[in-house]
Amino acid sequence: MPRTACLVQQGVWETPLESMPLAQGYLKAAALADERIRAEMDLRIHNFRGGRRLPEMARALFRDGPPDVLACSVLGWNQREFGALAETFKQLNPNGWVVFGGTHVANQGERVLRMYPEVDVVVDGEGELVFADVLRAFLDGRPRDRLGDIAGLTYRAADGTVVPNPPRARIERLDDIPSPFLTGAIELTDAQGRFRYDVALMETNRGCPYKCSFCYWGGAVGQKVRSFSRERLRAELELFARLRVHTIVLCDANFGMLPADLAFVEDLIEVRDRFGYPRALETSWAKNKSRTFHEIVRRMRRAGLRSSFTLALQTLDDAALDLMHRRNMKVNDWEELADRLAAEGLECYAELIWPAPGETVESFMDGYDRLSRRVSRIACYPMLLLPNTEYAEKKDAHGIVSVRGDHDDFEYVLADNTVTMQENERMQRFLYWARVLAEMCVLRHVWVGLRELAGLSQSAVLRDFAVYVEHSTAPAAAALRDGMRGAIAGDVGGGAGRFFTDPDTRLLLQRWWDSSLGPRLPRAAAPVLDEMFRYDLLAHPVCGPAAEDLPVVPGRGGEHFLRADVELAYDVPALVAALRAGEPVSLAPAPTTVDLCYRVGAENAVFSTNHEEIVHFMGEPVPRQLPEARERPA
Ligand code: B12
Ligand code: SF4
Repeated sequence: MPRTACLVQQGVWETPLESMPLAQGYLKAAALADERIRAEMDLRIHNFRGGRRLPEMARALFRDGPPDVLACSVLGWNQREFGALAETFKQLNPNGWVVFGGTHVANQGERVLRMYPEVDVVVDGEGELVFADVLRAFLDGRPRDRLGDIAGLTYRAADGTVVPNPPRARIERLDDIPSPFLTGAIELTDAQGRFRYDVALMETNRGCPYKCSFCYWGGAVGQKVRSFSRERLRAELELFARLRVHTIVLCDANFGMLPADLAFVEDLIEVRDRFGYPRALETSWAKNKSRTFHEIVRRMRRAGLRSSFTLALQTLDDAALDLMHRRNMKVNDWEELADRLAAEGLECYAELIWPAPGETVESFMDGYDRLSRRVSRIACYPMLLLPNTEYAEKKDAHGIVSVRGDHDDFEYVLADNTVTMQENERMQRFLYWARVLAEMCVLRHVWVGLRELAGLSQSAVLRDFAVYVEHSTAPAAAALRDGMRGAIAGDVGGGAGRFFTDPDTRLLLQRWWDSSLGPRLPRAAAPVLDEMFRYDLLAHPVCGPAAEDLPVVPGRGGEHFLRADVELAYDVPALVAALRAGEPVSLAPAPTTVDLCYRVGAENAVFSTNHEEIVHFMGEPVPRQLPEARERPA
């Protein structure tokens, strides 16, 4: 009988499609490269969606008998679940081994082994080589308290003391790790032969040369970047193309920094041209935008390859930037970059973190409105103290008071030297609406109109909505308030999903517009702004009953619903473009007809908290003469 190991991963959100178990795929592929492990062990990946309940996971893992090794890929959002599963596992198999790894537990062996007596080993960095060593030790019949010779892990000795072994050097040649896709270590298709994940996760390299105070990206910040070979990446891309994968998401820290990144994009475009897929590339773009970055952007635009370009600013305040060690990053010259991307016709979004040490309410709001003059989609992430980061290590110096999440092991910042708890509490309400309405694109085009034609800043509009919902007696408002309550950042995905799918919540939005914001609009501009607002609602992703009325047509990026012959009293797309470019506009009626296309499959995305995903499903105008589409309804 082969010995068994369950390799467990759990995604963040309860989404219709699973998220890819990439880390476990690497571990499995690397372990199976060892002849002995391959011959003597059965390694199975168990991949759970976020929101899966513990009894359900316990049954799935242990129903047919417990494995010999339980190996969990731990992130802040699943540590508690895995701690509980380890407890169940040891009831069934007291001699089994529990191995934890992943960025949330790396170098945290002391705390993790104290919190979870059932955990035997915590792996500290890249797991491929260490995990194979652990499995070999297990097969050798070694006691689990005698692992002192395996670099890169922390274990519990026979007397219960926690022993951290020396760190293991990072893997020099990444190609030495077998590809989890090409070797079949990760199951890629479902029972119907379709690609089974929301997106394909890939790494082209590992490591980040910077060391921002809040980040532990890939466990390799302040480190040399090591790359996978172009040949291997190309073979992986071709495999995904054959499986008709729409979106590739790269785990890279600074994509666009290396010449190899341009080669990757060239290969991606070539593969797309040959197979029709993939259609979009999402990544964390290089903070310092080099010529390579701009060349990549140009190529992608010409090829019609979609991406969300990020202004990963985190804060616009100099004091906060200093404390983050990001003051000298070129990303801070973001205005020029935003203009360049706009000139290329590419949408970009910005990221802020609240509250960063050094930031105040005033500096944050000022930064938010400055940013919103160039980009309306501003992602506002809560400041989390992640293990192994400078902020976590210097918590006291920054006066940080934090609270652990209700359902996760992240530390959420409640106050610090520059923000009181009361101020933070008030800000949470603003942030919730900023995230739901602007980040998740419930409103998208009207922001520029409100600012330029009505003199209303994005933050002022958001505050107006917050007050309206707070006082509304409508059941839809009560449901929204419920979603916002308590948790920092609230249920952003749930909130946005309501606007996209629930008629009563959409009606509430319309009523707010008519009764609360309407009276604040200048008379001359009000009709134009009304039409921009209507256009934003029309552009919401299509799913549910609305989908039944619309023809499905082929289009860029896969199948689309076509909403043809939409009559507008003004040429909203042209007005928005002119306003964004700072050009004068006429407020005279200009009846226009547009066709809007929406990517099919939005039901997988409308409740997601990921704005990069939702934006692919928003309605976009298509050239009216073209659509071969229009002649070919399904
Ligand atoms: C893709 C991704 C996401 C995706 C999906 C993740 C998923 N699978 O569900 C999405 C977009 C949903 C996401 C969301 C978030 N993410 Co994220 N994300 C990533 C990203 C870019 C890639 C993850 C990945 O697959 N990496 C590749 C694998 C191979 O690397 P790895 O996981 O580190 O695994 C290696 C080792 O750690 C080790 N290892 C891992 N598991 C195991 C298990 C065993 C047994 C062993 C031996 C070894 C081992 O071996 C592996 C191979 O060498 C990482 C950054 C990064 N590059 O890692 C951030 C990262 C995981 N995200 C992070 C964060 C903070 C978030 C958010 C909280 C952001 C936010 N503020 O909203 C949200 C989650 C929201 C929530 N409510 O909790 C942090 C996690 C920190 C932590 N301590 O948990 C990371 C590390 C980035 C960072 N800033 O440092 N994320
Ligand atoms: S925030 Fe980006 S640049 Fe800074 S350390 Fe993390 S990955 Fe590197």
